[in-house]
Amino acid sequence: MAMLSFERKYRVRGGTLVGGDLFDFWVGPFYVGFFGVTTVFFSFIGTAMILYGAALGPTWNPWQISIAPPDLKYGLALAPLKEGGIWQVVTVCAIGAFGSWMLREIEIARKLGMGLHVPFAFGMAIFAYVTLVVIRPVLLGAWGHGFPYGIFSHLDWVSNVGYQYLHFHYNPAQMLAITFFFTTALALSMHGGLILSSTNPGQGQTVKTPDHEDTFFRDLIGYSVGTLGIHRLGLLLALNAVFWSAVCIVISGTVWFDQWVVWWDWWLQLPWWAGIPGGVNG
Ligand code: UQ2
Repeated sequence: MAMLSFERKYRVRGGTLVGGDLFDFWVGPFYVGFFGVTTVFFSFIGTAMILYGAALGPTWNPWQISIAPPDLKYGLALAPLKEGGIWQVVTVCAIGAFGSWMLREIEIARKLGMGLHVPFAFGMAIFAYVTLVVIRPVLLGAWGHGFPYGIFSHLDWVSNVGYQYLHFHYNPAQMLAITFFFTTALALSMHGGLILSSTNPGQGQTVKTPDHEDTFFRDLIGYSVGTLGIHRLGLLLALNAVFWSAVCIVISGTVWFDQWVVWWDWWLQLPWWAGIPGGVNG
């Protein structure tokens, strides 16, 4: 269906979550909706607060601007604006904007009668962010455990928190997360390569079919996950990468307090080799 006739058929009212017909219209190519308005609202206030924080100094160097969370002494209270309050307002605005964006995705999917896979996946990313700046700080008892909003400063935060648990890569949930990130890249590179190799052949050559795609992998490894299956697999891998990232940080300092390498002592203490004279524990 050509774009224009498709839009005439599907650009109709309905599917909104709140407000009925209010804001149920388009501006140019963009659907507005109630949550489009709230997205713009939160983004504007949040960005303005970041600019205000940057204007307080000490730098306009984009790499070094940083909006820091409150000092730990403020616990879970509201801090004065210039002592972390800006960070708190920015955090509220960020969650408001991300949540609004997800709800707008849901409304658009509902209008089109589509599944909610995209907003669900975006929700997983929001969950990871909220884990860092709300769930873990609340569990640890201070907003000061959130990460600062700055390019270098958030990298320093990741590095410092990592070293607080010595070898963070021994964190089993981080191991899972990284493995899922890498496998996501493997799956997408195979999928992108396969699709381009079959549907974007050289000039004068014919476009190949899904049978070609299946047969390539059956010839290669005796198995094809299938044209629908590769997308299920891709979504599963990517969601797990984000999910285990959130888990690996939320358990650090809340259920595990020591260096992460010490977690693996359970392996050394398995009864069939623990206590062997001359062994690691013997
Ligand atoms: C496939 C298939 C696709 C694909 C890809 C495969 C026709 C167009 C990439 C191959 C993928 C397999 C065998 C799964 C690999 C498993 C992991 C965990 C990475 O078979 O069907 O559809 O794009």
